[in-house]
Amino acid sequence: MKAHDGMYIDGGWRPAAGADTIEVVNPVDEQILGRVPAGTAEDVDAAVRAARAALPGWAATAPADRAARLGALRDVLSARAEEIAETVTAELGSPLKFSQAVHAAVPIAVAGSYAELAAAYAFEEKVGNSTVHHEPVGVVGAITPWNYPLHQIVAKVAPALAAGCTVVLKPAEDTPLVAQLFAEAVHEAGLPAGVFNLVTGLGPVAGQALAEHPDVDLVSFTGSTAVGRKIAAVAGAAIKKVALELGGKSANVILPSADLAKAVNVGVANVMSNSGQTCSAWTRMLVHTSQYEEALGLAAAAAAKYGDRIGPVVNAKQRERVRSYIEKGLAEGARLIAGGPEAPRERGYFVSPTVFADVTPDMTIAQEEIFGPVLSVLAYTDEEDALRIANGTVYGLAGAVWAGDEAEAVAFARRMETGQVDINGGRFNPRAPFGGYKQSGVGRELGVHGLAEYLQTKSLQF
Ligand code: TXE
Repeated sequence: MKAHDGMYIDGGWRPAAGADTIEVVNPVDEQILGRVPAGTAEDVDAAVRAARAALPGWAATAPADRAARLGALRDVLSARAEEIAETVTAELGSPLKFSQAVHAAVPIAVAGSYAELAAAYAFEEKVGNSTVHHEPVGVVGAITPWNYPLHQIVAKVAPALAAGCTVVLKPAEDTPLVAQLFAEAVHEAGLPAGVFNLVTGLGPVAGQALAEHPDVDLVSFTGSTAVGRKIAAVAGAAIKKVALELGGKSANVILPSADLAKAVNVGVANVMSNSGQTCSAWTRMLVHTSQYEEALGLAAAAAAKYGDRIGPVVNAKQRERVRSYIEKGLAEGARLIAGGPEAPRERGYFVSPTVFADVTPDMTIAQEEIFGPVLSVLAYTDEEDALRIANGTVYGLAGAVWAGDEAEAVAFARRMETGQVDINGGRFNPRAPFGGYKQSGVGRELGVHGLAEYLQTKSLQF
């Protein structure tokens, strides 16, 4: 696995200001894959300066030209899809097939959708006696997590570039290699120097320096609610724009008319995929009391099938965090029907696919984001009860509703306090807006709504 020992700033790989490095570890076997530089405020400053210098030129580029560059970026990513999948598998530990189908394929689709949007978007429109101009916000600081490492990068960088912004990226310390590969792809795609810059490093050092930098106009962050709150405070004090994509505790609501077996099987698969490290995962399954026992049988059988097929979680700290949540579930009286707190393997950061029954809405495991392969199954008495439980957390990122009749599911989904709902399973749409209600975040990613985050409007009156 190739690791650069510098930062990608102003169109080339530059030596880091300091000598510290970060070890990149394979979560499957705990072997060291390589080292990347741990950036400092000095590196961040150099990157922001490069982004600032490149801004006027890039902002003035015709949208069709920005679209062409994004198309070239999509093509390079596409040509290197196998390398992307292998890199994510190495540093995140996800099974290669999943890395190919999701970690590589999704960001390629998202980059493609922004190549199209950059060409099609009305950056200038007429409103009565005015013209409204949609202009780039400026220099963007992007801070991303490790769970879908390339998707999180592309979901910020592609719309920012489409809008005419320039970017400094600080990727997660656990998965910097695919971020370096992305910088190579940007270079290969021929984007002008300084339009995209990469600083690897630790969150409280490089991440914080980027969020606090006075010459960054917008901070786009995906990660924990705790860090999101800090970034919102910094941005609030400086009156700079902020986009936050934070945690979730999404409900999978199975109405009595639904195909129960399908809803439970897809629901379990949703939580186990990526080893539960998905902010939008349906971690609470809500089942009518009359179907509860049957659903538990189906869920336990579905979870048992996963066994070794899911990968590990990303690092030892996350494994410990997930284990302590499982212990807490037991301590608060929930009943294990699959998995448990014991590590299934000695080596690697593995967690058993775990399912809890007899979970009540007030339990910690029904309220807090666990970020591991852990499902809580809750019983509801009627639709109003289901709605109260579904809406009864501080989060509101995603969710699902299953019913025999699509209209019935839609009517329920309309009452959910959440940003995205899958109806009878749903299918990923790279153009549909994604983002949170309540403490799940501020702003939207993907599609035209994701592009709008990176634009500000100016109106000229005639
Ligand atoms: O997140 P952090 P962690 C949730 C999930 C998980 C928990 C902890 O529940 O168990 O967060 O994960 C950077 N200033 N999600 O510790 O710390 C950091 O370097 C600026 C949900 O990995 O929030 C990384 O690039 N930046 C989630 C990014 O923030 C800072 C995805 C995310 O790391 C910083 C990941 C600081 N002070 C975790 N401190 C989702 N919404 O998808 C850290 N960072």
